[in-house]
Amino acid sequence: MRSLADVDPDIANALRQEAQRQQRNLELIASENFVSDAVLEAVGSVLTNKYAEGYPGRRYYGGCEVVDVVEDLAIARAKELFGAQHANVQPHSGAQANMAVYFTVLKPGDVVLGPNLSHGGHLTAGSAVNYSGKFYSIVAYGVRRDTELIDLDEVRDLAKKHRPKLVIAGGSAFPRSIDFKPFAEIAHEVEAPLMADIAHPAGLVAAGLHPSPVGVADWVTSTTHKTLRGPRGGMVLCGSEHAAALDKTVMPGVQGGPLMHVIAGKAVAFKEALTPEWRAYQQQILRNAKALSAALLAKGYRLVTGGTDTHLLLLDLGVRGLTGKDAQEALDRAWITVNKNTIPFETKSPMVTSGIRLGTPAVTTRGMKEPEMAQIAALIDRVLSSMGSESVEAKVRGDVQELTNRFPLYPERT
Ligand code: DSN
Repeated sequence: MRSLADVDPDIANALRQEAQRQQRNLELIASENFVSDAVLEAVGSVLTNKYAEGYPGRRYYGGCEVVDVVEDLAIARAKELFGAQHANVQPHSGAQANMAVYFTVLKPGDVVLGPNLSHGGHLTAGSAVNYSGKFYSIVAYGVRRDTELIDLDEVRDLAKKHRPKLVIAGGSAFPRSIDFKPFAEIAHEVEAPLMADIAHPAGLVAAGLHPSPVGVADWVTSTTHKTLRGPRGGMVLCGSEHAAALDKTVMPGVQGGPLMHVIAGKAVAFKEALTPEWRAYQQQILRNAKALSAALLAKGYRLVTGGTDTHLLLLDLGVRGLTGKDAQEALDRAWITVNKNTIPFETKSPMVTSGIRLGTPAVTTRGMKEPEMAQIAALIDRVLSSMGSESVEAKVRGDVQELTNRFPLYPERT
């Protein structure tokens, strides 16, 4: 068998360079993580060769007896992990998990009440440039200007006024945990189902460190690659009464053949997440986020909502006269990877923004703890306090490399 390096040295070289970048840089993008070698092995496996449209025991193709075992394990573990009655592990992404619920519950033109993207929501919860905003009539709720927390009074008023056919809770840049119970009460008051999107806190939910929407919301969607630390992908959880309708929407409704190699990776990640070590890991993610938050506050940074009780932090850099775009680029040059992010009541475009979003899952996976979070805050501060200084960026690059060298990542791939 010819190796990748023999067949395609360009791609082999790119893979090595990316492994080196991941090893060298401080990864602070809140939605990224590093999977285990076991998950990588499952995803890079012969299961990529198999067509398996349908579900275990009822496929449209022959030869599915082995992938049936894999998908059954993934489903059983997802159900056990989250205490759900039904799990569909086939969605290729979080966006497709959300689409599966919308297409199950809604008709084109229906009213949906969801979180405002620039207040911490998500593209697929009704952004005008996304399918959700094009197919449905979206009413957005936001956060309060004074507390920067979701305004449940506004959610209730909007629900009563617009009578949505679906209410969505969850997003991609809320630094605080979300209690799904009041959302469910509001949704059910207007006879709408509630969909909870837990793509970001799924790992914390699985570890019992964030309120769980299972049994509270009618539908739960998630990605599998953020705090959950599995392969890139999505899933949907729901009660048994919705199982048949959901499965039909996922396939043949919005997808064809499932990615069986990715479903194998999901099964492995769910098994890892069922261990006591997993809970300790998730606790450390939270401790690290609190430590990073405290260190940045001590240096005078303004955090949206004043802090965090999840894995993510949102820094308002507008008050320091900086844009998120410039900050992201300067930190990138210093080998610290973050993403620019809108903040509530944003005045700049999503390509510029006033904020940056930070998260601790990936650095926690590498074994970093509170002392390293204080170091990271100091490194960020050095770059942002001397914007554009090549000498500061060069010195920080050296310090980042010294720090990341102490926490090796995928050594056999670099
Ligand atoms: N793009 C993801 C994130 O970064 O949060 C959400 O889908």
